Amino acid sequence: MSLSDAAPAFDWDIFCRVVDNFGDIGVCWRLAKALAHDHGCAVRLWVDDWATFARLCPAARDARDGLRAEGVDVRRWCEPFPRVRPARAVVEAFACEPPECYVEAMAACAPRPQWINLEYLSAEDWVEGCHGLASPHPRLPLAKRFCFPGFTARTGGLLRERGLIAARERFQADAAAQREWLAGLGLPAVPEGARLVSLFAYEQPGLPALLQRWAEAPQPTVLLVPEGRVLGDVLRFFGRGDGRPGDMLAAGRLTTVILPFLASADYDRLLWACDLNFVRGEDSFVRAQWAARPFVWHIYEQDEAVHHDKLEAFVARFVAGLDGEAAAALRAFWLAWNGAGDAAAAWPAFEAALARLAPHVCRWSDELARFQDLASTLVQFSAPAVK
Ligand code: TRH
Repeated sequence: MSLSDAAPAFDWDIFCRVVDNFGDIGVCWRLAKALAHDHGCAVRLWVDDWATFARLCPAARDARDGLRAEGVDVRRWCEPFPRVRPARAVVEAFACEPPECYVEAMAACAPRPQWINLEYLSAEDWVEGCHGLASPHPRLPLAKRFCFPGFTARTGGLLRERGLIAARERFQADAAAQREWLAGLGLPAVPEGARLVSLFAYEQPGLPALLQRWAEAPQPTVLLVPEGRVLGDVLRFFGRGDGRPGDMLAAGRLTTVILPFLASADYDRLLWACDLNFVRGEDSFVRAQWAARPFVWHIYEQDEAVHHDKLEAFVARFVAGLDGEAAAALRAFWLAWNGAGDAAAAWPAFEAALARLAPHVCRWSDELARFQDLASTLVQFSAPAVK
């Protein structure tokens, strides 16, 4: 009996190539867990960069080529690729192209697996027209369908695991739980009336000028910075050459605490606990929306500045229903944060709009939560092959 005749052991194979940073595997790992937990599927995740995966899944640090974690079989994607029976449905994340021998094996299966290319998130209008389209393989009897995550009912939706919104609401309604959790991070008591801010961003040359404003402001700011690329700009403001998790740096009314890179569940709690979150890329950007707190997006830079269109498309959708003044302040600050302006100069108007932004983000999050989530869309795409 050949491998292609055997019954598939897995409902899903997910292929992930880490281009850089954490977003590619962040999305794939979250999707794999959602398919396993929320849909009862047997999921195998192939990732080519084990070290990056291990930052998100610390249990992987001690495993070499594979492990079972949180209900998912995770395998190192290496070459030559092993001869395996393809799953009933296959997700190729961000056009990463599964190994040739695996694709050949897919074509030899009966029935053939559903093959889905999961695309990057964008709020642009064209996404609705491309979501769900199929493209035939040039040589083999296979077709690949495109799934676009998005912010409307005519896209694939966003990753939102079952119980997420309820867990966030419980945490945000429980001041004692938040205090206890923050204390567990090694944080001193947050001063009365302080604004709690989380910062996850790419390099930000304009950051020191913004931190200067916060240091001089009447309202205290507590800034929580998980280790990462923006840390150098934070340290520059404090005149420090290096910094490590646990360090606390103070200037005027600004207190900054350097955090370790947090486990996923803790990063969510950080977003839920803060009054304002600076996020980046794709996955943290989505998590900030589920946190339902005002946020600022540092978009991932792309060739030919195509990210500018993506940024404007999201802003246009997001500010709908917000008053004109707050919408303009948000847009100006977000553009400045993304290199088109002076963030420190744009801050006062944005700060003045925060009180109106807070209920707006809650409504936005509630509206998004009414759409089908991305894992459920994929399960639908894979029917009838997968439960
Ligand atoms: O890391 P990112 O910048 O990732 C990407 C990649 O660069 C990718 O190639 C690009 O295409 C994409 O952005 C748009 O940002 P992102 O997507 O927010 O991923 C970060 C992940 O790290 C996310 O899953 C949240 C997680 N995280 C933690 O788990 N703990 C932490 O402490 C922090 C700060 C983040």
